[in-house]
Amino acid sequence: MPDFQTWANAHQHRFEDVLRRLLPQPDTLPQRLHAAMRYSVLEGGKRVRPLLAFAAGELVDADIARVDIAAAAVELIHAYSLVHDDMPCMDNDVLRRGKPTCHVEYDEATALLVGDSLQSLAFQLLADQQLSDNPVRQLEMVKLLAVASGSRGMAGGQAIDLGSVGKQLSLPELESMHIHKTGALIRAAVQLGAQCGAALGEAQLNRLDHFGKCVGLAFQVVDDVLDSEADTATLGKTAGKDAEQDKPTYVTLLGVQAARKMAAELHRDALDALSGFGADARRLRELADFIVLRKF
Ligand code: GRG
Repeated sequence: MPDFQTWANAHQHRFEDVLRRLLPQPDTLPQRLHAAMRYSVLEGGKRVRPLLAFAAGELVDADIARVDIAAAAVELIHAYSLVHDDMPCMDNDVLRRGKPTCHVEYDEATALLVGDSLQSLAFQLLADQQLSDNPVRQLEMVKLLAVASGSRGMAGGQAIDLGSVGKQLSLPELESMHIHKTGALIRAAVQLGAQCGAALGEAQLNRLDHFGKCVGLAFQVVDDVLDSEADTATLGKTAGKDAEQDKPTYVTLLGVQAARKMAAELHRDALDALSGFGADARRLRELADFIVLRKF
């Protein structure tokens, strides 16, 4: 059994080829838009969400070709959110994944269309390819990603975020914002990976979903800590932006020590949620460790 790093590297490497194949080719018209889509998705990022889908897929012995599609759909939504978030009308950033943001490298209109097109492609993939032997279950998967990405999920969380600049949020308000903005898609990645394989019972699905909820929130708490402590070169994106933009974060609300403690508690809750699953959940446990202990 390979160690976690070997497992993750192998999946990241293989998944890069999957994305290269699924994205429109750069010589297909309109070439500039397709080049910008590939620029925004390929060769970048930790691929945490796809890895969560692969790990959940392993838990239910899913066909990897099916999980690839589900993981790609989630990663395309994630990439679209980053492209739009970096635009001047939102976070206005110039650096992402160690390179100029999409609107800087191309232009604002192209960045807008890149996000739109990546989102459409994500749903096209989920509808185009067989992901489950049960078509009703597959339709549920499409709905799951739609809800996680939309106004009751990631986009809604982003709206709350944009409205919270310069404001004092309570801890429950901050938590709700991040459960939507960051957590919804991470949670969806776990669920979609699991939906590609043998059906789990309701109790098991709920435990898996609780795992996704805990790691999704832990991811954001750690992100807040890293934004306040790590440097731009390590993160591949502009560090210290939260403080600069006067955004409420776990660090501004709780301080670094308490934020780290909160991440540790969420880590423990996430692992507890998997306690009934045995050895097949090994990669999910390791991903929870990675999400909380990461340095970038
Ligand atoms: C524009 C609809 C819309 C939503 C934007 C995800 C998001 C919502 C904004 C990105 C900005 C941000 C800091 C979000 C918090 C979530 C987060 C830490 C995203 C970065 O995810 P990583 O670290 O990125 O997984 P990589 O580059 O590794 O894929």
